[in-house]
Amino acid sequence: MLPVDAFIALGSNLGDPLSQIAAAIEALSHLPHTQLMRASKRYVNPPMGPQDQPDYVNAVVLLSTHLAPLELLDALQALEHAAGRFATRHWGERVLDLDILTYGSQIIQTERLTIPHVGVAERRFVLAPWAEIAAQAQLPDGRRIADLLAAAPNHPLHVLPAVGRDDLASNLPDSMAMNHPET
Ligand code: ROI
Repeated sequence: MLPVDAFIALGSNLGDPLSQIAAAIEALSHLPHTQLMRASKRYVNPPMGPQDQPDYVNAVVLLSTHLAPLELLDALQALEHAAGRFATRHWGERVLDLDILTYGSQIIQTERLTIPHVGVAERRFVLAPWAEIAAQAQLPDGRRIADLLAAAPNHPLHVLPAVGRDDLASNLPDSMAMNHPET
């Protein structure tokens, strides 16, 4: 069976978001039957939703995976729980949020999983890192991420370099190191 391209959104605004995002990206590089192909820079930005919470750090990665959608979801939720994710208020702060944006070109609507992820078209903090690592990416309905980004509501984004070897305890695939030769 061929692997499937899955784009994952990462978000954090509690604890030490920059290192949590770095640790999460490293953990994603170790998922079974999965390869981390690309990781975006990290985007520091104000919360969408209640404003009395810290700024977020957001990023997007591309996985190439043999995991089925629900297996991937289970793996992501295990990482969220390991990071200490706990339920706060609706649209409230979180230690680590990992969302499957797309899984190949599949549309999935079940109790546990909605793919593509809802609301992406309004979220510049998702679209910008996504377009950064995959200029040609599109939603199952054919809408291109770059076009959605061009049309998305304004939202300030402060871009930090991608996770580098300094942030990580162990080796990432070479594709990571070569992804952003300027950093
Ligand atoms: N706001 C920002 N900036 N980044 C997020 O990842 C994020 N995630 C959320 C809500 C609470 C909607 N706001 C966010 O779930």
